[in-house]
Amino acid sequence: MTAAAHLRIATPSAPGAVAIIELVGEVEQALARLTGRPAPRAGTIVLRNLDNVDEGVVARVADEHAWIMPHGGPRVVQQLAQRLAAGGVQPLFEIDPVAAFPEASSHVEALALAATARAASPLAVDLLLDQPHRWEAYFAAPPASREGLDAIRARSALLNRLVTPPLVVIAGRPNAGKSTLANALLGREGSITSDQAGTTRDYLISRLDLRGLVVNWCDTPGRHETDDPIEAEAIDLASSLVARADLVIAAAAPGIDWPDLDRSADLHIDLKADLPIPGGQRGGPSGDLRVSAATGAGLEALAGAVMERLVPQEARRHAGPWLFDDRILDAEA
Ligand SMILES: Nc1nc2c(ncn2[C@@H]2O[C@H](COP(=O)(O)OP(=O)(O)OP(=O)(O)O)[C@@H](O)[C@H]2O)c(=O)[nH]1
Ligand SMILES: [Mg+2]
Repeated sequence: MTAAAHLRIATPSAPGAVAIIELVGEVEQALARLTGRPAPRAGTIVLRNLDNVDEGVVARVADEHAWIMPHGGPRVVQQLAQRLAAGGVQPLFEIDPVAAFPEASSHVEALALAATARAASPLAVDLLLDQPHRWEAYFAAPPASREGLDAIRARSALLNRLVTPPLVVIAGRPNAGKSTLANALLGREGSITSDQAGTTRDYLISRLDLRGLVVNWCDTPGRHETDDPIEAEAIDLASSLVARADLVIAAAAPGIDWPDLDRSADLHIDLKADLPIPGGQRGGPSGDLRVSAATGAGLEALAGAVMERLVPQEARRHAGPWLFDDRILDAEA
């Protein structure tokens, strides 16, 4: 028997974002078949032609886990899912939550248990388990006194990041200290670092737990302009990632200025905060936060800032319901 790969169409965490196809299991062959090229190695991100349906970003999060992020909309996602299915990839989570969780006392509770099982972030659990009673109260209230569905959806798009890990992309010029920061957050060597500019050649992805919020952290090579076609592909990949990131972090360091980006960064950080600014001049880059991966100063504050931008406290503390699964609304229909 050959090991199987499974796919799931993940709810996009950003409002209006394109859906992601999540592949688990024996992803190597499935990716090779879809892209017509060897699968990227675990921990890396590449840009690929997707069976001539679209071009897209393929992130091999781990040996047995990949994300396919096409450029196109829902129809493209459906087409890709069909191609994958034709190649033997089976849909995941096809079991009805109500059948999977017979102990649940309501439809919403069954959905909450199913969401808890797939939620990436530990922080999601208590909040999900509180949803059955919140929705019960919501449905019991007269329609005119309920919170508007648009407001619920807007908050839920943020909270959904606790279930599907958001994509965080860090960009900065060569030698800014991006990979050293990723390693410090990861607590181990994931990326190679050195004082050689251009040390990171590949786009790397690792799953990081930042104070209970799990994110897919993308370490990018310092960008430089070039005519080299491989390098040009990398620049296209950088634009794709920045465009679809839930959070873009720009990094600078003493003597290393902010990068040029296609969109304005959500967070600016000054790395190597333990170093003096060259020439002793005052000023220089000044972002939202100063961080030293060498001493650990500012790492906690960085985790807090990432959390606050991706899943703000206002959304986490709000007493209203969370629409973590659209099928919740069927309960009323
Ligand atoms: N003093 C000090 N040095 C640091 C710190 N972070 C990184 N460095 C050093 O800065 C150099 C570059 O670090 P990297 O993490 O490789 O930089 P990068 O931004 O990933 O560089 P590229 O991959 O080339 O784009 C290395 O020699 C690191 O040891 C820091 O917080 N303090
Ligand atoms: Mg690097």
